[in-house]
Amino acid sequence: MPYQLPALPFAYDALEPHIDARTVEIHHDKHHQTYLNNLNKALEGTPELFNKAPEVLLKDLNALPEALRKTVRNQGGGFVNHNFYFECLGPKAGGEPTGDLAAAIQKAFGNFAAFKEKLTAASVGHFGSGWGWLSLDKSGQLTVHSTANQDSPLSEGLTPLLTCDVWEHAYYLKYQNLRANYVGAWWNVVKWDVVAARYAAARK
Ligand code: MN3
Repeated sequence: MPYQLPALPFAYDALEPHIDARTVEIHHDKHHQTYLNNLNKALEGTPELFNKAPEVLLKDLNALPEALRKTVRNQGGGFVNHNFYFECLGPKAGGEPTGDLAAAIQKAFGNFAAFKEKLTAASVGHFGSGWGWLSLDKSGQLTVHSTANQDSPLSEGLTPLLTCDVWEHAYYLKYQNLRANYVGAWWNVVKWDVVAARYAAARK
């Protein structure tokens, strides 16, 4: 069975006014769908790969037939990154995390404001298309970083917890060239309960 597009976990207009409905609709139904279609098409000749989660393929690109590596990196990365992005956003969100994740952020970055500043800088300052991330590194420490194009932290041995899509298609209709305004608004739709659950799962 080819991979399937998960339904958007909220209405197109649920992130208004921070992220507009038209952007969400095109982002999910066109861009995200296209990464999935391209990935499914690329794997048509090796259907046994569909038995593995796409995240598993990204974790070990070198295990794939050489002819598939670039496509899985780009299209599979696009599919997995967008699933991850939409899952951690929602209405009535934003604010700050609580519990273990809050304590870990405080320990790693000093306080939430310093963390927010760091992830904002990584996202706004990323040159070209890509993603800003909060991830766990191989030693289990929180780290803020960015990836280019559709590269996944999974391919670098990191465990992603939260991401901000900084491709222009994520913000151009509402914010035009003002990526910093989009990233500033994006914080208002982060679902910290989802991020905290990912953090807890990664530490088991
Ligand atoms: Mn995108």
